[in-house]
Order: sequence, then structure tokens, then C-alpha cells
Amino acid sequence: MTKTNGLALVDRDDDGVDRAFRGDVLAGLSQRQKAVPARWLYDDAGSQLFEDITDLEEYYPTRAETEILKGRGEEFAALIGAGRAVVEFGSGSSVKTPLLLRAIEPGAYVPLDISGDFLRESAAALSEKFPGLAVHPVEADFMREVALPDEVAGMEKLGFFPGSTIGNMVARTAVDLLRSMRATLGADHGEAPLLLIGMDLVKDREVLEAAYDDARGVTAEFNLNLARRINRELDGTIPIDALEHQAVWNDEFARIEMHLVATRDIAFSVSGREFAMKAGETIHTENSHKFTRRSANTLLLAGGWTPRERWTDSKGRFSLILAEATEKREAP
Ligand code: AVJ
Repeated sequence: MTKTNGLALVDRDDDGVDRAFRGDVLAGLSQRQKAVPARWLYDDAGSQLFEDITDLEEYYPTRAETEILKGRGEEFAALIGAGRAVVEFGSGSSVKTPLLLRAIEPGAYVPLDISGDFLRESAAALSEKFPGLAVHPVEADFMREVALPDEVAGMEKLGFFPGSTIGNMVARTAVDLLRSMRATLGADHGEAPLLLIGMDLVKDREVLEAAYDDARGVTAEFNLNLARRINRELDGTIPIDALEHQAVWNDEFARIEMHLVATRDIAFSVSGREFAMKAGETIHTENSHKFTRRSANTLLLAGGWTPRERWTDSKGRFSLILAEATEKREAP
């Protein structure tokens, strides 16, 4: 594994190109339906643009989930109890994480993230806010089982996965992740870990499409940044002016899809390989699945988690679910 920029998990070639990024982009652009995995939206510029999205009038999920975290602290405390190690899947948000930690008096906080830079920054900021709390950041890909630090070996665990990030995954990948979380949190080793997970809800198409296609065009910039990133990092010649942001509700799969649509016939190269798009053809860049009470429960059960409690915001837009790792052999 080549180490560059302190990002131990990024494998770069001699020219500093992220091999996984190049592999995903070249493979994805070679498909009949062009597609690039959504995780590549989040370089520094993309992460900043996503932060801007969370402030938008139309983008309700962050406000809705924060409302639940603010209002239900006493219930979290009663159901979760004090002294658990909170294992957050992702670096953590400066707003949401403190709300949870304030409510439940955890024994330790363990943020997991693939980006060491983000991880160290947010862990440091959190340590400042909670001087007495043991913080043990782990640089890791949480899509697989992660070995937690020895310091939390004896503690009960609470996984925290807010933001409806699970909605980015198709069901098969989401189930793989939920099962990895079980393993990471020590289920099947006599422990009964809990998981607090945010899942956005199905609602009117107009509300959903506006949340992913805002009037100020911030989400459009977020989407187009992926094409800019390809040009920047992979020696690409994509004509950005010929691409348009599109966010559409796919009712069959209950998800918002983001695409980049070609507004005219174009040809371009990426890392020396040639590609073409006809006018109207798209690159699929993100899925954001939305759930019903039942589909959320079904997904959690398929991943080895039994839903125990569920909260929604006052407008019924977003849900936060507390689940317990299902015992290996549960009747019937
Ligand atoms: C960070 C995955 C939760 O799907 O709502 C926001 C990403 N994309 N606007 C979401 C996103 C476009 C966001 N998640």
C-alpha cells in the first residue's frame, strides 16, 4: 500500500493517481449505462459542497434528523444507558454527534473513517468539546469488519450511522454493511450491540426532487464536481459545459437518482481512454434510497438487526431507528 498525504488507505501510482478512483471511473464509463460510484463525489470540494447542501432550504434531512436528536435525548439515555462505546461509522458531524454524546454519557467515542485527515480533524474538535471523554479515532474502511481499539474491548457498543447514508447503497450492499457493522460491534461474541441509524422516508416526489435539485444550484455543483474531479485527477477532457445536473425520483426502486446528462453529442478521454456520449445519455452518479417503516425494518432485519424503537421528526419526513443485533438463532 503506497502512503501519500498521510492517507494510508489511498493507493496511488507513481503519478499520484488514486488507483481505485481511476479503476472505478474507467469501468463505470465503459458500461452501457455509464455510472460512477457515489463515494467519489466526496473529495475536499465535494465534501464542502455537501456541507453547503445541508444548509439549503430544500434539503430537509439534516434539519429533520437534528430535530430528533435534540428532542429525544432522554429517551436515548433511558434505552441506551450510560457507559457504552459509541462507534460512529464516518467521521461525524459537528452538530449531530455532540447531541448524541451529550444525551447518553458514553464510555468512549470511536469514529471510523477512510479519510485520516477528516478523521483527525473531527476527533480533535470533539475532544475539545468533551474534555473528559476518551476518543479513539480509527482510520478504516467500515464496509468491512474493523478491529476496534483495545481500550474499548470491555465496553458495550452503540453503533451510530446518521444521515441516511445507508440510502446511498443498493439493498445488497446495505445488507453487507449492516452485517459488517454487527461484526465490528462484537455481535455473536456474547455482546448485544445497539445501532442508532438514520433512514430518510418516502414522501411526495416534488419535495424529494427539490431536495436534490435546489434553486441555487448547489446540488448541481456538487454533482458536476465529480466530472471536474475526473478532469483534474485523471487527465480528463470532459466538456463540463455539455453536462447538466439531473435528480429524478425512481418510484420502482424508491430512490432519488442523480445523473449528469449530456446536452449534446460529446467525445472525451479519461486517463488516455476514449469515451462518447449521445445527447440525452447520462452518467449515473448517486442513489439516495428512501424508506417506509416496513422497508426500513426489512432491510435492518436482513442485515441482522432487530428494530427496537423508531422516532420521526415533527413533519414525519425522516426516521431514526434504534436496533439491537439479532441473536444468532431467534425463533421462529
Ligand atoms: C450524504 C448520502 C446522505 O443522499 O441525501 C445530498 C448525499 N446527495 N444531496 C443524501 C446528497 C445530494 C446525501 N447523503
